[in-house]
Amino acid sequence: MNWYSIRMRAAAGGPHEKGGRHISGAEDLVPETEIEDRLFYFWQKASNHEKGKWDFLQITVEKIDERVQEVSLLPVKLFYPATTVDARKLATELLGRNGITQRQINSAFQLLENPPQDIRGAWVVALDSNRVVRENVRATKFGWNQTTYQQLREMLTCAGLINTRLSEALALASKVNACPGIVAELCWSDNPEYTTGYVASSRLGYCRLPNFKPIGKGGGRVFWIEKEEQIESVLHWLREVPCLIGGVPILQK
Ligand code: PML
Ligand code: MG
Ligand code: MG
Repeated sequence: MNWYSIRMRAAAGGPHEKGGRHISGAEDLVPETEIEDRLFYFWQKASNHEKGKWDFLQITVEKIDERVQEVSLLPVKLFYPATTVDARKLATELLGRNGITQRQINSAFQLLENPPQDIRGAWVVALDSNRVVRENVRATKFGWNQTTYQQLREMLTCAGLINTRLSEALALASKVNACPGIVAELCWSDNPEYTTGYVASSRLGYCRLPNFKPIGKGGGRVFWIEKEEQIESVLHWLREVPCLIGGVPILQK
């Protein structure tokens, strides 16, 4: 079967690289029969966005020649912090289990707290040098094993959690944290109205944290890598290696 990577990005005030404000982005890896459907969904997603109206929209479709790998879906763990302070305390404790220090975590919170408006991807931070090695890094070329996706939808529906934001973020986190060299990820939404975020790693799973940021604020993602020298192989994994997210969904309340 042939696979196709589809990605979308939309901005207002021109393209992102010319200072446009990020509105929406999306990603999928699908067989040919699904392309039309996805194009329509991406068009709708970009055009009905709370962040406003785009004047730049780019949708790229690319046939995949490499072998598609299967990576395991991260287990979903639900937490219920009542306040932003509680959510950040929890996140700090969870990330600490992956050896990330309080200071490194606070620096990442600061990055997400004051994001530039044209940011559309993640900051990659190296834990050995404490430096931001790259910014605006986007993970691409991933999609769902359809059986896994159907099972996930059923599981989330039963838990009263049906939410495309969650499944899209979970697919991304599953690809990102399967990357050799990536230690963990931190995310809160760049959408001002959406205050839920997560921390994730292959050891922690996808730890979902409501109230991660105050309403009205932007956000983004941080990927921590072990060593700065791993950056090229990490970027290759994130951008080039096609992955389908598979396995049996797990929800821990
Ligand atoms: C985003 O805006 O795409 C990030 C959303 C992260 C949290 C998704 C969720 O679990 O609800
Ligand atoms: Mg990893
Ligand atoms: Mg977003």
